[in-house]
Amino acid sequence: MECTFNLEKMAGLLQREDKDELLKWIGGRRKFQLLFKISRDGCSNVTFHSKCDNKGMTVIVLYNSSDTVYGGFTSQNWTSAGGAYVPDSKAFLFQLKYNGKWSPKQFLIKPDKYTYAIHCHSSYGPYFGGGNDLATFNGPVTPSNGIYALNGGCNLNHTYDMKGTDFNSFANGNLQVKELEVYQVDECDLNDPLDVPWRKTQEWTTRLMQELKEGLEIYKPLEQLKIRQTKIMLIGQIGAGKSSFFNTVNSIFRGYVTSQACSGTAEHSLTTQFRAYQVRNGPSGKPLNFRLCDSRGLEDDQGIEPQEMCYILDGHVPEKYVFNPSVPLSPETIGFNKAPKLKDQIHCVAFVLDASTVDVLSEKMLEKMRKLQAPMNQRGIPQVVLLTKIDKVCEPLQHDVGLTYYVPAIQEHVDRVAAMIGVPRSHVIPIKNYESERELDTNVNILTLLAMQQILHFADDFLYNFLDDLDPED
Ligand SMILES: Nc1nc2c(ncn2[C@@H]2O[C@H](COP(=O)(O)OP(=O)(O)O)[C@@H](O)[C@H]2O)c(=O)[nH]1
Ligand SMILES: [Mg+2]
Repeated sequence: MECTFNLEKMAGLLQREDKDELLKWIGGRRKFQLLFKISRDGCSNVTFHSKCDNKGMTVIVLYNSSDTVYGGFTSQNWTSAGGAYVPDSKAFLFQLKYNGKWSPKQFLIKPDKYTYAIHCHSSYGPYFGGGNDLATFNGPVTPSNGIYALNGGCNLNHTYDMKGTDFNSFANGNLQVKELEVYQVDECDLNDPLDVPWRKTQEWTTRLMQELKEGLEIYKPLEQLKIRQTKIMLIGQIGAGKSSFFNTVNSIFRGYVTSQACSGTAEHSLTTQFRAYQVRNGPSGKPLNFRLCDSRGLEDDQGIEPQEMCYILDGHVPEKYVFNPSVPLSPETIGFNKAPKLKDQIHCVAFVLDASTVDVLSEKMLEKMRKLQAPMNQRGIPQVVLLTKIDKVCEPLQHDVGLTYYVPAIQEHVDRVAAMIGVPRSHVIPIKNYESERELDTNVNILTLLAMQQILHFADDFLYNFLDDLDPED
């Protein structure tokens, strides 16, 4: 499935960076909806009021033929009153572009003039300020050669503080515009996709997926270190989705949904095997140059002790070792690697956390995580959090994972987890694993591949430090 985040709502001329800038000024979590557009709807007071009255917050944007973009914002309703000023201390005028150049400026309402914020009149289009600071049009205006010579006026600096910007530097000294748009600025539901993603990525296409996949296929840890595979440790509670994450990565390279690592099986046993899974590249069957190590470690009462964690991180723990809480791992354990090399060590740790349990994570669990983080921090091992099951906390993601970076609900979870665990927000990566699907999905693949790309970058950063050890002394 291609990314279905459609551009329909973006039919207006406002660009993503324009919206970003406006949102910085307006504040809050909001989206823009185009209500009125003179080139589409005609430039008339009647249409303006029929489309824009009583819609709450709106932003009015004018585009002139010199490619200057400017306008006004009000948090109050437009109405068809018979000529009434509406107070609004949040209203402002703004400029986004001047003569085609990005030049964002906000002009706040003067505190003693806020009662003149906007002027609502059934015969008028949008009017701002008692000056009239920015009055667009009165009655209908017909275009000539695509230009609307608006019949309002611009008597700046009466109600809005222009900080020295005059009519010339605001709007090229005229009200001849190619376009005027009115956007409703809606409060977002947490599950409502935003217009602007909260984390930026390239556009999600099959091509991006292919590129990311190829990136992993040719990935190699730093050549000079002579390590064949980067080792990534997955650590998390039973049921967090560790096995499923491996299976998801594996499925992408197999070309179909597989479940090599047992997932979803109730692991009643208190013991868990230490596995360092290979991902094989479908057709050739060649292993990729990273391994995902799966083990338990975050149970409230059971799980890995900090000392055992040190052994794992340093590469002492043999493959398929079975952790047994009653017999802790020690140098006497059969298979204990007494002289591990860099290739045996863990190069990046991914805490795997079920997003739907974030609310109920116990303080005890967090304490446990912090204890395990200590040896990682001592060694400078990078840490990420894979926040799984995002489809369970946000309904729209069940249908389209392509919305992940657009839904505020996920951003909220990411922020919360980052604060709880003490990692930068960018280190918390939302994940949707394959669980009941039968078919691969482009967007699930992209989300997973982006995560792997980031993890391997971090692992490389870590490995880079060891280059110094190799450099001959001068
Ligand atoms: N809805 C949903 N279920 C998931 C996801 N990841 C894992 N699961 C399910 O969660 C359960 C536990 O997953 P598993 O990978 O075995 O967790 P592990 O104990 O950490 O290895 C299984 O039933 C999975 O199908 C996900 O992203 N979304
Ligand atoms: Mg498992």
